[in-house]
Amino acid sequence: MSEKLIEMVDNAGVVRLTITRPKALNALNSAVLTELEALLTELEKRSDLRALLITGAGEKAFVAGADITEMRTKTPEEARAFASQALRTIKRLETLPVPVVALVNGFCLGGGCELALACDWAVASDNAIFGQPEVLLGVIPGFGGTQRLPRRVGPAMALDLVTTGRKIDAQEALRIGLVNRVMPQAELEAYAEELTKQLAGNGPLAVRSAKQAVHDGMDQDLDSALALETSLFALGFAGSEQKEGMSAFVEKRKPNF
Ligand code: DAK
Repeated sequence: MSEKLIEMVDNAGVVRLTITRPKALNALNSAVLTELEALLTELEKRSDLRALLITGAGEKAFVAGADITEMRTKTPEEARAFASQALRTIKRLETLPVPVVALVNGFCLGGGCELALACDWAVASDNAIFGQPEVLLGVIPGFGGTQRLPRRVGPAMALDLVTTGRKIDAQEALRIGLVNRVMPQAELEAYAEELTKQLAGNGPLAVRSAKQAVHDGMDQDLDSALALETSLFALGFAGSEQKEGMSAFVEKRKPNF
């Protein structure tokens, strides 16, 4: 049996996925993408899922990009199939109904940056390096970078990054809104675990609805998006979660979701 490339740890619905190809700086090849898609397909069916954290093994890289060695000899048809597989997988991550946190511990380049862009949260070590260096290899981002990056950081900065291929440090990534937090590398792990736990401890239906409202609303005109928010807000009053949350406030205790 071939060795697993993604390690999964499941702690009562708080799931951690670690891409484990540290010798290749966790570069995304077809085998990693196939495994990741299979795991996400299973996870998206789980009603007990509360939060997902995704990271790369080792202290040097989150993911240093798509696997250049594997891509080098691809024909245009094979390149299209590879990009489709990656786009499908990354979309699954983006649309997972629970918050997804990228723990970025080092290089986050090309396909790695595109993977992080599909996450709801990105927390980075202070030595993390970001970039879309594809033009330096004679290609353009193929895993959604030309589309998700401008939506995250605006078209001017996205054009800067995808046309120069320049790398930016964690502080610049924070300043342009590519990541949510930057931490000293020694503190990153504990911070990300705590954040994920905190997200998992909030009202699960409310968290899922909040994510859905933001994601789905972004693709709609404002009035339609506000109507979506109203529907999801009202839906929150249908179950026990809202009653527990508000009763706990009134009774001055912690809610038990
Ligand atoms: N792919 C494969 N192997 C990689 C890799 C990658 N992206 N990045 C690093 N490695 C491997 C190195 O080859 C090396 O392997 P060995 O030589 O030890 O066997 C090992 O990881 C350690 O890397 P280095 O020795 O280079 O380590 P350094 O500290 O010196 O440098 C670095 C770290 C991250 C600056 C450097 O490794 C680097 O520049 N890596 C490449 C980063 C990059 O260019 N990433 C973007 C990849 S392209 C598509 C269109 C485009 C794309 C995909 C599809 N379609 C339309 C289908 C492109 C997507 C990309 O992501």
